[in-house]
Amino acid sequence: MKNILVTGGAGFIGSAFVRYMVNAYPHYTLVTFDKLTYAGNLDNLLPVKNASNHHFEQGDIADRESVQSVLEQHKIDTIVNFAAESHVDRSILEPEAFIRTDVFGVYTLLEVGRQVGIGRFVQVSTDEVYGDVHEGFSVETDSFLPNSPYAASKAGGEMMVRSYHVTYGMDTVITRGSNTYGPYQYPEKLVPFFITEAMDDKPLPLYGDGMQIRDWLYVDDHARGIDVALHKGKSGEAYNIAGEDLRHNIEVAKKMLSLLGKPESLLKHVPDREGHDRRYAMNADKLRGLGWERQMTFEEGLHNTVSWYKTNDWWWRKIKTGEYLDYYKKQYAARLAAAES
Ligand code: NAD
Ligand code: TDX
Repeated sequence: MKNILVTGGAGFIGSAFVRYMVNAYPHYTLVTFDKLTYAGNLDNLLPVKNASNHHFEQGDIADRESVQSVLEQHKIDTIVNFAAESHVDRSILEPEAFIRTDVFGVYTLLEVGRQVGIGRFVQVSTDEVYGDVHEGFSVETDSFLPNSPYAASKAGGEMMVRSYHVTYGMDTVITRGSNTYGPYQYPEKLVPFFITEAMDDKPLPLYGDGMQIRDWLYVDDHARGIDVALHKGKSGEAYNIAGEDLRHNIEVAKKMLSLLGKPESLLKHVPDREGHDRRYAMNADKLRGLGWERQMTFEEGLHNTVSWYKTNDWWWRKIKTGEYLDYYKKQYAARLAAAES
């Protein structure tokens, strides 16, 4: 392993992985390959701007020619695929892009990778493939019951990866991460959305009763988990990366408000997300068996995250324009109006 292609490396978790790997493995070359959709942001890679072992190439994982060209030009031997449409609410409004990138894009990477003869292929997937877990903790052999178009598209991507391992003997590893939070997360997801809206004293739209449960994982713990799976994971296997710290949404929201010194009256219960999964929970024993441990507690991680958004409004204020405002209108205007009436 020498030349690693990080697809989707300008997004939230991909850029954390790149920032970590560039320093942890100075003898590797990291190439970020990213389409720069609304969620891709070169500011996320500013900390590695001067790193001699990192390069950036703009491109689409569903475009065969661009994928082939970047693999050949940089003599890539390993792919870590973060590239995806990643937001559940957007998949409910407009599912097509999810199928194109999260299924067809994964197929394209696998197929071109196979033809060029790359080594390991790591697919970054999600706990959402297991669906709504009413009780207990998902293990890697559990069946898939995805409920949103996003979750279904990620499950489809995983199925392609599995088939390339079984059929062509490709060296593949899958990781399934839980709800990730931390610096540089696009402010459409619960944590950065609520922090940045609350900073401006705007209403925080909590879906339904706010009693849904998520398992929270700090972004750097997620990035290290992918590193462990990349280096030590067994070919053909999948590994859960879980914070194993379950919280109700309403508790997370109230903690953020308290850290910001803002009143709970900003919280507004709005009509629920369609098909909303009530609970995610995974068991991380398998990855722990390879030496991974979560390092960040939720309290410490949330504190760091709130501080980061408070001191880095240069990063998110310019995002909250144009496309972001169009999406906000489609997603929240009617919900907030319903909450008021
Ligand atoms: P993100 O939306 O912040 O970033 C996605 C990145 O992929 C962006 O930089 C975007 O420009 C790029 N991209 C999108 N379509 C592309 C295409 N066709 N070709 C090339 N690049 C493309 O997402 P994230 O939160 O960083 O998630 C990264 C990965 O981790 C995703 O695969 C997601 O499914 C998975 N995941 C996310 C979480 C989470 O809580 N955020 C949890 C588990 C798994
Ligand atoms: O405005 C909101 N109000 C609200 O109540 C938003 C944006 C979210 N929520 C709720 C929905 C969820 O129960 O908060 C919870 C977390 O929502 P998201 O941040 O949208 O995450 P989720 O839907 O759980 O999916 C995330 O975790 C798994 C990521 O977005 C996925 O990429 C990942 O695969």
